[in-house]
Amino acid sequence: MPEILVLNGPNLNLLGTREPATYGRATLEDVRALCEAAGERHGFGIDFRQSNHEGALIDALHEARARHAGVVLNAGAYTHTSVALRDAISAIGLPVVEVHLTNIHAREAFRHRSHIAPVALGMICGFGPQGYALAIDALGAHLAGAS
Ligand code: CA2
Repeated sequence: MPEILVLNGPNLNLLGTREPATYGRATLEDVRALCEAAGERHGFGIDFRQSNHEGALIDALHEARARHAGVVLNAGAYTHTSVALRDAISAIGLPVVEVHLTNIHAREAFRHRSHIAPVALGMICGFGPQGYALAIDALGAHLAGAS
């Protein structure tokens, strides 16, 4: 079964435990369950991961090149800072859908710029955990069209 890597960046392990007004009450395990259900609908296995470390996220993207059909990426705050993550996405040549729980364009100005967006297939933001399922739907449609 083809697999999708769902990769989560810094602080997303805290989901559901802090700042519920901004990030809601769902935990990262809840998000994993949504992704697995969406993956099942499209016939994809889900490899769901989180790291607080930029290098570990880059390593996971490099590994994905050989193992995964596509990537759903919430790079957290590295979205706004990391040229290295952007370069890794360009290098692996896999379709990557960028996801954010919040509408980054409705928040502070420093969150408006994404280094990921120009090299992503597309971006979904502002729909909370459901955005991950939408991203898997989008990857499913893209990969079905590509084969
Ligand atoms: O909206 C998103 O998904 C973000 O990627 C979340 C990042 C933020 O830096 C981006 O600008 C937008 C922050 C993730 C931190 O998650 C927390 C969850 C609960 C409590 C504290 C932080």
